Amino acid sequence: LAVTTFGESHGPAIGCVIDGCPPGVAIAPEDFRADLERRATGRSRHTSQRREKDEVEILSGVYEGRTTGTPIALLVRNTDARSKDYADIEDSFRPSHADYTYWQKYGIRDPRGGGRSSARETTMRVAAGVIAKRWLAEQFGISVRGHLSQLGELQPRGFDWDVVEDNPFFWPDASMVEELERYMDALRKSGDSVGARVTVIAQGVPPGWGEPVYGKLDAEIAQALMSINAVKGVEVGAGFDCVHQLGTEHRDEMTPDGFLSNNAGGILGGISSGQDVVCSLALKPTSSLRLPGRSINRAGEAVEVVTKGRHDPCVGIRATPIAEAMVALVLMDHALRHRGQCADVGEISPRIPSQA
Ligand code: EPS
Repeated sequence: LAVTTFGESHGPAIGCVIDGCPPGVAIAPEDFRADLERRATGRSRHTSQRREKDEVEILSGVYEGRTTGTPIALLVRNTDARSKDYADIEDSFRPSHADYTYWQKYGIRDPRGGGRSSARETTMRVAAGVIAKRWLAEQFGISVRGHLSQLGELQPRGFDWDVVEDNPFFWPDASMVEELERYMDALRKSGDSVGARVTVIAQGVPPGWGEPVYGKLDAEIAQALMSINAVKGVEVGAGFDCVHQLGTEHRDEMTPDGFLSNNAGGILGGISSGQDVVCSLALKPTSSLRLPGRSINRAGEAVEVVTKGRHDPCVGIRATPIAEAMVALVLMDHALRHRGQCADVGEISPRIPSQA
């Protein structure tokens, strides 16, 4: 499965091409609405107030409501870009942004908003992920669900999957939503930003997906998550907690009734074990700040940068659907590769339940 996105946040449109999706998957423009809304800006006071329609046009690869097996092209036109906000930063590089590295690499960059590096690009990852989630659910009964697992220093005190969609943060603890709202209101007033942690859990992944060395499932999930804007860290299972764990704490013991823990995050040796695939990602505090920052301009002179425009005090609070999409796309890719790798010997015994 190959997915390419194109477009910049202040260009006429953004889009993606999905190549390798099997035929027969029912898909229509309105099927993208729910997940794009979950990712969208301007739906709560806690995010950038850019308000895009995010209407998906299906340009190819679907006939009479079903995928044909040929490349699927999706397009979303930009309807609310305010390019004038960025006229004064054309000549300088915003600290912690992609401005400097794009310039060093290409010697030219679209300074309007985030350009190609804008979080706007993730709209099309979410759209592609809608098809992957649907195919995984239909073919394997797999669910891919994420939640915000840390906001700055704040961590959930309780956990209830059912409340994740009831608040603008994808937070799994209803008792803390007002506290998060107060925190975000104060943060927004301060002009600063904060990082976050998102956790994604894929349930129902059969054992055997992934390859031993050059196609490890965890390595490819990590690459997919790291490729999301603002991501600076990815963990699978216990992740960096395994640094202080003892072997007797970390190992996931097995019984005929199932695994007794899941520190491996559902992947061993690069190959799925049949347990939940659990991964999490660290998103850096948003770099576009109206608080002055020291930087340089294209002449190499010291300048003070103030970023105007509409920005997120925390991009992490809208990242859950993006992370879900990336995990779903990698799982779909491995499912398709796995079909071609194995003699069709059906279920191999012993096969224990994913957890006791
Ligand atoms: C965003 C699009 C962006 C910002 C925001 C989120 O538009 P532009 O490229 O014009 O800045 O509104 O990007 C940020 C994360 C930010 O804080 O600047 C989007 O579609 O997610």
